Amino acid sequence: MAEINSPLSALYSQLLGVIESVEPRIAAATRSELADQRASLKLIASENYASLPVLLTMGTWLSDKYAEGTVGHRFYAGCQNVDTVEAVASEHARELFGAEYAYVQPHSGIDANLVAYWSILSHRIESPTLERLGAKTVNDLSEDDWEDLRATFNAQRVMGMSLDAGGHLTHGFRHNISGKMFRQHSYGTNPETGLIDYDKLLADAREFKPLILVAGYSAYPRRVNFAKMREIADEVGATLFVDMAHFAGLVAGKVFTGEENPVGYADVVASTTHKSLRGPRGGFVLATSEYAPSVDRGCPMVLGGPLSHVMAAKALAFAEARQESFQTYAQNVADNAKALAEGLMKRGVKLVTDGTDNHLVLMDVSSFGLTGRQAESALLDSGVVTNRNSVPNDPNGAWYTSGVRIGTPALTTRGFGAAEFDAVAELITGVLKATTPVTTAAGAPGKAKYTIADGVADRTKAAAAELLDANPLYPGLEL
Ligand code: DSN
Repeated sequence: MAEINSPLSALYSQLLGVIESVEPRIAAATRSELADQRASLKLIASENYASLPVLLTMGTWLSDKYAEGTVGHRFYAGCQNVDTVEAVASEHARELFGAEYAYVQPHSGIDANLVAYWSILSHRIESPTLERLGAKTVNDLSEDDWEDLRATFNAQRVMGMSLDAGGHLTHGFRHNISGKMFRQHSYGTNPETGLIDYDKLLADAREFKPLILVAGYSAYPRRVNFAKMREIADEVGATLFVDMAHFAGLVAGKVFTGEENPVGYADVVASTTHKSLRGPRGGFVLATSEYAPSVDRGCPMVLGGPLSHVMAAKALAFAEARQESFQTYAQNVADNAKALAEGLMKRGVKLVTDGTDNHLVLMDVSSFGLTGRQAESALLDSGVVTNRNSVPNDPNGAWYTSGVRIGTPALTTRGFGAAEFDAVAELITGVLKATTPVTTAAGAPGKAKYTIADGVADRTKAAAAELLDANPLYPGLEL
């Protein structure tokens, strides 16, 4: 991380002083969050550290402007500056990913996916229906026509990766709107290898006939072949929608190229901006020209008014990701994940798919006699921040789980390389080996209870502090 100049330290101190004068608890929590992030090994695969220019861009009066609609077509007057912000962010996103169209308004990944789903429904179902009925807009439909249209929407099918195989809630899981608005079918992974079985996927798709085939993941430690996904979608007449929230940084940084780059294969691609892409919290959608008009209706169709200050920060993040140094960063993220995986495996930790070729590693901690929840808690006690995650066909379900997901984007931003990630693997393995599940009085495993051998948590924190001090977060920022 580049050293920041001291006037910025003074500025941040003043800003926190201003906040403190209104609500001291918020200033204290903000300071404390920096201290916590500096002092822990942040291995949550979906988190990162945005640059200070990106963070600063979010703290302005751009926040105060309403701007529902799209560039040049707003429902409020006086949006000329927001138009500039949105157009610049969109231009950078298009150039960065080589996309035909970029929509930068979504507030989060779930919002971006909702825009994608709605735009596909609109393009594939609503527009042809209006044409068939000779109506220009949905406002021209009779009540009976409306009923038919609603029934047709609800009869549509989506097919995405199951949650325990590494898919996301928004890919058709029953506790998300995607599992309610569509009939859904999940695809898993090969039970032997843990990898996507494209032949089985094609056979399932032929039978299920989805309108939308979803590719992408939150906890699958491997790359996806989007050319094969395209072939499958074409074979069954589905729209290919890719959720690249986790690996957008690896696409932007040209680690995933050719058949591993979804842009050019998918009709619609949605993403977040804050994971491997290292921007502000938010989402965006890329689309072919064919789908662009329906994506453009995201607000007010399914989104509230755009957050102009966040769109401004997205513009900066996209611009940063267009610099050559971001490609080095992205390659380091992938190389470091391999070093972490190898470091864990050589110390006896079982990994789903026996390795990784993206930015994340999924440990199966059941061989230590632990649930994912126990392992996550023991690691947190030792200054290692991870999150528990299901493994394929997880016997412990989605709450306790048998897995822990770890990723390299954040610590790579701090400057960690292969040697540091090998040291991290040593620390993680040490904690897992030193953690014992506690059984209840009745003899049943106490799923949330565990003990760590004396001194291990403190020794791990001290060793982590050495690694962290050598790779400071926001170096030069003194508050
Ligand atoms: N929360 C993100 C993750 O951790 O993967 C996905 O929504």
